[in-house]
Amino acid sequence: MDAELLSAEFHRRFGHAPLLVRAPGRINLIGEHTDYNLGFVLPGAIDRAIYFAIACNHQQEARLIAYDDQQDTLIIPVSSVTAGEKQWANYLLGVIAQFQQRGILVPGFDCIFGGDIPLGAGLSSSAALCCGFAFALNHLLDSGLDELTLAKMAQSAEHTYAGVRTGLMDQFASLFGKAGHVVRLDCRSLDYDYYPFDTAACNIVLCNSGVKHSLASTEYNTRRRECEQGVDVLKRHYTEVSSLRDVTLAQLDAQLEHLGPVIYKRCKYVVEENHRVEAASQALNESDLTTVGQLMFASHAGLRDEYEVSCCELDVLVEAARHLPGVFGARMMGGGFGGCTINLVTPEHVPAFERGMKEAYQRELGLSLETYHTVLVDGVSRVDQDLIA
Ligand code: GAF
Repeated sequence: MDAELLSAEFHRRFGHAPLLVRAPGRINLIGEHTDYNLGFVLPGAIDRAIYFAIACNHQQEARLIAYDDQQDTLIIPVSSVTAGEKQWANYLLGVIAQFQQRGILVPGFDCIFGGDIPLGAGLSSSAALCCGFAFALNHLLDSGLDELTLAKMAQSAEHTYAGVRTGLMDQFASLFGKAGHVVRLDCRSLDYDYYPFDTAACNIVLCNSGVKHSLASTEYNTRRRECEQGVDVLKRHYTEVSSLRDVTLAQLDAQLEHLGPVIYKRCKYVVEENHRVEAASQALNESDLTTVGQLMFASHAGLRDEYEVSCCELDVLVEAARHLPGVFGARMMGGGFGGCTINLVTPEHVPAFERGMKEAYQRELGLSLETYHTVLVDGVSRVDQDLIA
């Protein structure tokens, strides 16, 4: 599915040209579960995307069409947008509600969307869906909202209409991605810097565990709550603490008794992961991929043992990668409990790496493995009709 196909389908159904938008998924080099703790992340936008074809229809209804295998449609009056049973539509309805809450009148429109971000693979198809749609509506309605506002609106849509209290990393990566770069975002100040990452010199290979644990959203919200509980305890002892980003390991150790063992290890993981992002950013500046890779392995160990958001399949994939030649680093990526691992591999070793990983996954768990090469691209953009005509 790409913009050309969607444009043709839109023409066929509605007889005129749509506005076309591309919204990429994301990888995250390092910095997991740090965003909602107001720490640091290091994601990038990837060459897998959701495309939107959209135009006003001069009626009072929104016609939303998911142009995938199911070809599901929802027609709803724009004046009474409420979450319903179609999960995919709820993300879009959440975005419409965000525009309406800002007093922006949303007229009737037709929208077809589809793409090639594998669902449930931890590549943030949901953020791409919300960000791309918010960007498309912003252009269609000429609302003049900036990208950061769109990212926050997409995040709120996910909170209120999908019930997952995500941080801002995924939306930021989808909207602010830059070709050939990862972006280091300070999730408190929202300052950001780009770091060059040449995917021709070091390939990013994603290994899709194929696991989509239903635990993911409930456990995600639980982890977020556990971190908040930790901050509440620490605040009572250290006035300078307003998030885990302000906490030192010595302070954590001193409060172990008040925190209790579970909250302590959640907080310890977050404090250490923030340090790892800082160290990885510096290593990237020095083109030191060996250090970046070691930090990725350490990140995985923390996510597995302290934050407890990994699963057997992801652990098997990371261990298998560790023993293959040409691998700098590997770790689970995203919220956890399934999805993809991210692997940094020297280009000449990639074919053997993919073979080795597939064999190991089959041998250890009897499962088949999909792998994807990915490159870093620009964030959400319009697709020029002339370029595809
Ligand atoms: C998911 C969330 F959407 C992000 O905000 C982030 O917290 C991530 O999990 C974990 O780092 O992708």
